[in-house]
Parts: sequence; structure tokens; C-alpha cells
Amino acid sequence: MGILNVTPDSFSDGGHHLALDDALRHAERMLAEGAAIIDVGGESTRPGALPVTPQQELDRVAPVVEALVRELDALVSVDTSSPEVMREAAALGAGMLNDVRALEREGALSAAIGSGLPVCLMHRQGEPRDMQQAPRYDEPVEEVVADYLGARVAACEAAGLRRERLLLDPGFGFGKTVEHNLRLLNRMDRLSRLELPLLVGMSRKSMIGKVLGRPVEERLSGGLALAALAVDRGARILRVHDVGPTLDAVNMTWAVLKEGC
Ligand code: 9MG
Repeated sequence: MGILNVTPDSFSDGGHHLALDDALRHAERMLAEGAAIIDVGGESTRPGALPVTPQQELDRVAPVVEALVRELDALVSVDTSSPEVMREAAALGAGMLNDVRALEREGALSAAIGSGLPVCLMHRQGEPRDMQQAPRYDEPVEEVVADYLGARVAACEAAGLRRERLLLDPGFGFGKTVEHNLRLLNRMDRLSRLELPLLVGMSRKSMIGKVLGRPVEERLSGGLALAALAVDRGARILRVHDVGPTLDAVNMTWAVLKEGC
């Protein structure tokens, strides 16, 4: 899954893909490098980011989704928590919803059900504005996996959203310290017990910066190591900026894992 941020303040490619043409070219490059899905987001969820209105989000996202579907025939995921954006995304031909708030916002669950699309439910603690201030867990893996994601799956099923349409994501960097993130990655097998496809996003995130002491533009090698580990621990979709190198790392990892079957 290639990342296409269409926000003015996104943390690693902020502002570069605002123009529709630039966005299309960037998506085209990621598809050529092997991306199966393009994830389009109009709300920055980096730590410290301020909320946007549904209309601002729609203005950023809708023209890009429409063009990606029409001109590139791409499978488009829309990264949103807003029911209005979910409905419009489905009408424009998006193929998936990616909600970092796991359909908790009022009206999101029914909008997602009505969209007919698959949905990724992600864990987070707090809101982007303040989530990294003092994240606290007594038992991070169990709280993320069993207590939160398990409960969100149950809530979706109870509302009529069938589990066949769900994917899960532990939400690396969303209200988690480096230690929480590393522990979660180590114990991703626990998440597999919920028996739903796993999506993860660690590309260029600060957990790499903090461990390796690298600025955002020098985090590729660290990200590839994390991608390989994530695949080994059950991840099936990786949300990344650097599609080509990640695909090589994933294919190499698969080649090893296949021989162990
Ligand atoms: C939008 N967004 C930013 N980081 C993400 C992550 O790790 N997972 C998902 N599903 N979405 C993310």
C-alpha cells in the first residue's frame, strides 16, 4: 500500500503532492514499483497535527480519488474517520476505507456499512494533537489487541459489518512510546489470533528515528528491517512511502519463509 498524503503538513512529504497532477504522477510511480493499493489521506495524523473539517478533507481528497480511479484504474484506499468522506469516497469508486479511529466517530460505523467497502480498523491512544505526550499502558499488547481491537471487531459485527470486510492494524506510533511499538511488533503473533488480515504502517516513523538516530529522510533501511519483521509476524499489507525497496524486502522475506513451511 503506497502512501499518498494530500495534506499541507504531512510529516514526510508535506505539501509535495497537493497539486492533482503531482499526486497522480506520484501514485503512478508507486503503482509501477508494485503497489497494489494507494492510500489517500487528507487529514494529517502525525503527532501534534490539528483536526480538519470534513469539508476541508473532502476538498483535498475527492479530486484525487476520482482521478486515481478514472485515469489509473487504481485500487484506492481512503484514510479517513469522517462519515461524510467515507460516503463520498465510496461514490467516487474507492475500494477500501482506512480509519485510524476504528469507526469510533459518530456516524462512521453506519457510513462504513453503507459503503460496502472493506475497512481497516486501527488502534490508537488519544488524538494526533496530544497522543505522544505521555502514552501509558499497563500491558500494551493485550490492551491494543484483545481489549481494543477485539472489542471494535465485536462492535462492528454487532452493528452488521461482517468480519470478512475487516482488517486490523495495531497503529504503530499512535499513542505509543518506542518501547511500546517494539514490543507490539515482537508480539504481533497475538494479533493474528483475531484471524483477520493485518495491515501495518511503520514507514519513516519516529520509532526508526529514535532507535537509529536518523532524520526522516534517512529512515529507509530501518523501515525495510521493520517491514521484513512485520511480514514474518503475520502482516499482509504494509503501508509505506518507499514501495519498490519495500517490495524487494518483502519478496526476500517470503522466499525465506516459504522454505520453512
Ligand atoms: C493514516 N495512517 C498513518 N499511519 C498509519 C498506520 O500505521 N496505519 C494505518 N492503517 N493508517 C495510518
